[in-house]
Amino acid sequence: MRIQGAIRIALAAVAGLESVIKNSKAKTRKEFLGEIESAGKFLIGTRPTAVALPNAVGQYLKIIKELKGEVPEIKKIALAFGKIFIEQNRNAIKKIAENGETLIKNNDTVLIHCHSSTLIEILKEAKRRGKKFKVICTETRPWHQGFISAKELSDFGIKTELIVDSAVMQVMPNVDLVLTGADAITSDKKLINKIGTSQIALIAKKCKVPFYAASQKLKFTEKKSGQIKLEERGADEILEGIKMPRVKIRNVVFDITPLEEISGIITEFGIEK
Ligand code: RUB
Repeated sequence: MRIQGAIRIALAAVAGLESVIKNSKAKTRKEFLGEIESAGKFLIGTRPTAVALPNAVGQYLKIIKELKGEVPEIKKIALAFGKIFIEQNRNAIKKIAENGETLIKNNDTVLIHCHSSTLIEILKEAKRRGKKFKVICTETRPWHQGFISAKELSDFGIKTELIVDSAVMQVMPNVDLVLTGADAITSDKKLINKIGTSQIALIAKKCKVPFYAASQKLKFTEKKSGQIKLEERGADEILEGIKMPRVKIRNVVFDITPLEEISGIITEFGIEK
């Protein structure tokens, strides 16, 4: 949790691979590829839900494995590819910000959930373009990523409010747009994102408020939602020091929302249904 949000996790994994490449003392191509592969496997194992992580590591490993030549040349080209990957990612987020900000109108109230670096860029872009709007952040129990969002947005000069997660139904009638990030978009047309997303989607639908998730194509997967492990974290995040030895604490941190329940997905290529 020192690195939070799907894209930051994926970029950190690429940086991790770059560091393994730089520091490798391998003499042969085989030895080098073995090192990179086991580092990739380790990195993928660190977080089970966000598919940008295995997708980014998989794409990087594929490129490295196809490189011909001796270790020093492979290292040089592999590191250059790492830079290209990071640059492509930056461009994709910029495009998503441009596509997503078109959904925000002057005087809108936008409700967001959790902390998504992609989503923050959409809101900042709307602000840069002179739009006046208010953002309501859910606190996002148990880890309170909503605090991070609220701080970043208010520091940027965006009017920001913070509510507890259970206040969503109460405020929704006065909301114009709901935006969230995404940890995965699966082939059976499901959005996987921070726990609470599916409840918010249902409330938004009931109140006829449009709901969009922002997701780079890197988060799309051929896997079905049932094939993705939903991360469960430690009980202490919920209990915060209180002892309840006879209670089983379930800290499920992601949930699944069918795409038919939401209005669309904002990608770098446009807004998709
Ligand atoms: C963060 C979360 C975010 C997505 C998208 O969960 O669910 O909505 O990861 O973020 P956690 P981004 O804090 O548990 O990692 O747009 O930055 O990829």
